[in-house]
Amino acid sequence: MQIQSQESFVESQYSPAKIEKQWQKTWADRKLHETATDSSKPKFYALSMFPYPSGNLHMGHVRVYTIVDVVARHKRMQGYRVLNPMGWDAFGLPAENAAIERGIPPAQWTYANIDQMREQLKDLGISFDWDKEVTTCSPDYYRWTQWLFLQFLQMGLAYQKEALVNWDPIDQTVLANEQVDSEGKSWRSGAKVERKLLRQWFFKITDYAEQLLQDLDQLSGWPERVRLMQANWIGKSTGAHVTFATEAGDDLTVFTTRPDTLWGATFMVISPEHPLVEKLTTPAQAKAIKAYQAEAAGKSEMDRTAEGREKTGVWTGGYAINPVNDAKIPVWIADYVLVDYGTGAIMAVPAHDQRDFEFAKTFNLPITPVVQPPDKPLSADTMTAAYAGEGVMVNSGPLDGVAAGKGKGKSVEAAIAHLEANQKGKGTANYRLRDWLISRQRYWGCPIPVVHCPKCGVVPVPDAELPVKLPEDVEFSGKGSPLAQLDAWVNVPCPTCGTPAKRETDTMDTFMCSSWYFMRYPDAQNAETAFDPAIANDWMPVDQYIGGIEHAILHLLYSRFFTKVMRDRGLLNCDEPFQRLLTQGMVQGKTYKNPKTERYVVPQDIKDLTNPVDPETGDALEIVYEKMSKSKHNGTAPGEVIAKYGADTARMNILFKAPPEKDLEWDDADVEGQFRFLNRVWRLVTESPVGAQGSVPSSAAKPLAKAEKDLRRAIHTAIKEVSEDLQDEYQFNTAVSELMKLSNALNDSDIKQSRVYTEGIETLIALLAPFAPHIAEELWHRIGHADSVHQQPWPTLDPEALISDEITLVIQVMGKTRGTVQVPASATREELETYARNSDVGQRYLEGQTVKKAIVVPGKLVNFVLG
Ligand code: ANZ
Ligand code: ZN
Repeated sequence: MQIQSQESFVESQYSPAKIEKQWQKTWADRKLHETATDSSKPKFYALSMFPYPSGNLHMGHVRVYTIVDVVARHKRMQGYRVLNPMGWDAFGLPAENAAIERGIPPAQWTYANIDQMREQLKDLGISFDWDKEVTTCSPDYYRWTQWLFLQFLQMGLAYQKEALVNWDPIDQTVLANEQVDSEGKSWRSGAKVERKLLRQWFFKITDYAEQLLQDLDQLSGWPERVRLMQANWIGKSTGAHVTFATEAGDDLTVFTTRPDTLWGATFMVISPEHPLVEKLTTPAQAKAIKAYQAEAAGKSEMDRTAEGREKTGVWTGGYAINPVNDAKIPVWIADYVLVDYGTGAIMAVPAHDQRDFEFAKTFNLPITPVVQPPDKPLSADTMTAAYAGEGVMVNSGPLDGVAAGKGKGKSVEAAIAHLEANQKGKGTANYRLRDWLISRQRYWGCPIPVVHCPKCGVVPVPDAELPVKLPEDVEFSGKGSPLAQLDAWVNVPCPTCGTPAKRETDTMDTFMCSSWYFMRYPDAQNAETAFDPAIANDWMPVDQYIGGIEHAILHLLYSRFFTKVMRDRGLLNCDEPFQRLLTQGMVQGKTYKNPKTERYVVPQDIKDLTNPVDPETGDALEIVYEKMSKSKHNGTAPGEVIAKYGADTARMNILFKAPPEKDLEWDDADVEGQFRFLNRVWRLVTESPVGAQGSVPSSAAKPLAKAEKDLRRAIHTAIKEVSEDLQDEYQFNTAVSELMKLSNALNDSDIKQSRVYTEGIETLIALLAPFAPHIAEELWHRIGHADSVHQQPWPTLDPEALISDEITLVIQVMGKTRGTVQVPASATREELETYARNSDVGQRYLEGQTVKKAIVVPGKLVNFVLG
């Protein structure tokens, strides 16, 4: 595609404000970033995590979208057809809060923010294909989120149940476990989370726990740390289910990772919510049990399981029978046993489990060691902690003498064999992963497309009636969901039998919307279906995903789950959605902090920023980099940097300052440095005599002179290094250094009339193109090209150009290095010695000395031994 050079650009100064806007417009007009459909080219799906449309781009956004842009532009030049889409994760609470606080309807607020952020992204020159834009709050998108929900429902993967849920009393909504932090507080409102019993919608992600774990092995292109976080979240434990019998003859099954310690079980503990509590409780214990249950109900899971917390509990008055030795042991309730992990019941082995040990000590329950350590026998009376180490089984009937532990031939395996042979239990795996609670009692989310009919129960809204649209004229009181209060919307006839029925008023967790957006992008405008499987399969999996580490667990896990379900539904044929993952580091801003008062001082209030002093207290201030935030006065607005230096400089600084996965310390002084570099490139190109004469073929007809060979080596070294840096590890910072080196070599060159110099200038511009796309495009046109630099093939390396006919010879005298000299690579031993002697270094150090002998190491050094 031809792009005409634009007259108005002829200007001698580098002026980003002039060129950037015009090129952005030209690229858009010429649809330069449209996703190519030419299926003869290999595909490359570059994906960056889509943002929540808060209204303003921050430096973190600039970083992730600059990174994806470099990758996408580079891949296009390499000849791939690239999909580089963008969209908006647009449902969620902030829009509702804005509505409550400022009276703006959530939709209006959201779309205005989107328009603003889209412009900001365009200002950065990111090469997104805007035809693929998706907006999760738009009916043409959420229609398909609803349709997907119904697919899950049909597959038996969506269900409702009464559940003890995390209730956020400020936001008046249910939270997923994942949205409660380690202190039991809401991730959003910070409120102390309460427990409430409510009917909720769940997705059966637990059906896929094993696959989600196993398939992590396929993800060699992911950071090890993220794979580990996923594995830990899934939390597989292997062990056994063992069935005890209560006195009333009920089965009381426990999950244990140590079935081999069954003979050491001295009591049982069931969770206060366990269904057998009532039946087990004797009249004498009833009051105490009730009181304890009420107390436990108010506690969060974090509270209940915190390590080292004092153990509490109440005896039910009932007993159960140990299936391996018929011992009658008491059954207690205690809050450290969780209702929804394993079976909600445990056999307590205080000798070998620390929590059980603490419990036994608190309530004076017996302790029976069944693992004997190699050194010193255990005694219940003297133990101060549970013993979880190695040893030999004792007091354990058929297991006596077996080596304790997991693995072939060891006690756990033997115990499972014994249990299975006697039909008392079964080997099993248990997962920490719970089903995904997807319903929210909020307005600004995707409505769950079902109707509750008094006759038919849960009835899916027929496909033809999708989407179930969110009503627009709603009142926000800030309490609960306004949907539930809209009678006209809620009351509908049942789609099946016509009986007056009620719409579901819960909306979906926004993680639902983001679990499939990458399947929608390739076919974003499809009005007939969520995505055409043929098109999705053409592009999936994503080749490179880029986003924040904060999504290492949930978003990635849910997306992986969706992908597997779509595969099982026959809509997609990949197991995993994201082949490679890059988690970019944070952008930190410079703060001036008073170490005594811990106060962050506003930079404008500081007289001398090199020796900063607190204007109020006179204390010396510390300079530290921390996450950008208003309260720390250390934010830099991307718009300001762009206005002052241009998008290319902002991008270069982001790329140069740190490797992408590391945190980045943003300092305005560095920005100046990058701006100066681009100015140097500008002068270098605009002041050079280069016109488009075509590049030099690798084997140029005319032999090259030495200076030309040297320059060509510098050019091809840059091609090699930058290509390698962009290949796998994305070392953008060192790539930029290489560009600087090449620019210097060209600057220092005195063969500017040579064709090699032209090759150098063209190569520099092409290599710069993914990083600083506007200046590269402008300079490309200025040297006489009519087409876009972004449509040039990526420069190819000529390995021959790298071969040097010179080497650097080290000169030593008596083993001490004195200097070096450049010599022909072909020099013989004798010649090397002569070069060394006659060099400046040689003459200086050997003058007036007698050389006894010269030791020559070809290709490396000459060492003169003096007499
Ligand atoms: C007896 C035993 C003996 C246990 C021993 C451990 C060591 P992970 O590895 O986390 O899966 N457990 C089972 N269900 C529980 C629940 N709902 N709430 C709290 N604890 C529960 O831990 C599994 C172990 O945690 C199980 O193995 C059980 O204690 C306990 F020397 O059974 B064990
Ligand atoms: Zn009905």
